[in-house]
Amino acid sequence: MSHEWGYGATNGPDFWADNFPIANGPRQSPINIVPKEAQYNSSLKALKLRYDPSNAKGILNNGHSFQVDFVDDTDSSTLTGGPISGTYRLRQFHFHWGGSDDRGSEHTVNGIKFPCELHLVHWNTKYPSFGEAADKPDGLAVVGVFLKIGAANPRLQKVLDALDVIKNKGKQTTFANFDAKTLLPGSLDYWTYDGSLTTPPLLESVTWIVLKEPVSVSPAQVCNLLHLCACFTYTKRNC
Ligand code: 1SD
Ligand code: ZN
Repeated sequence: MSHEWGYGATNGPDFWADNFPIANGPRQSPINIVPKEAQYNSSLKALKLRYDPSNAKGILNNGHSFQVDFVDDTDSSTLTGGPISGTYRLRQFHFHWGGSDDRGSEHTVNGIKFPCELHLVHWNTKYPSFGEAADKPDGLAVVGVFLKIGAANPRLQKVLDALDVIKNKGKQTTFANFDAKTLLPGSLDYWTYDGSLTTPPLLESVTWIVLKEPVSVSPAQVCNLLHLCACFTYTKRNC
């Protein structure tokens, strides 16, 4: 890979191993989830998400997606329970999406892709910072939520409305007072496995918690995402 990683024909996932050999590692994400093959584990607990809306800080276009960042210097927005031990703090959330309704999600279920996938990224407070946690086997826990085409999702609209001012890579603006819990579905039933970041540096540090129930997004809202930035290398979709 002679240039920066992306999703194009010459710098997409097939080329990431050139610069990030861990791409061929044993716990790489995303995966295809086959519900019939998933094992029920009675020792897994219910997920507990306790988010403080006042921790929302800003929204940034990172050139591959956009992310909403949270203040994470105290235990005021946390993930506990589920498959993890201890307390993980919410750091940011971001989305992955594609060029048409039949692709965009990173995880798949029975080989089926959803048009978008939300990732809420948390880090283990047994480490001093996100940066120190990010390469540890139990450093991060990411909650994944599938978005399926359906009714407009009013809880997403504040995020989508903010995209107008961060159209280009590196742009950011304040994004205050937002309860990330409102983006989650009614049921917090989940699949879990030990995996990795889905983008370079592909660190094998993520406990994945993928929610079974999707939330809805309208076709017009998916188009809002695509209008974000002409420099994203995702295939364009007809909006
Ligand atoms: O793709 C994101 C990446 O943008 C960054 O947020 C990273 C955490 O530092 O996480 C990956 S992902 O594995 O959550 N998709
Ligand atoms: Zn992600």
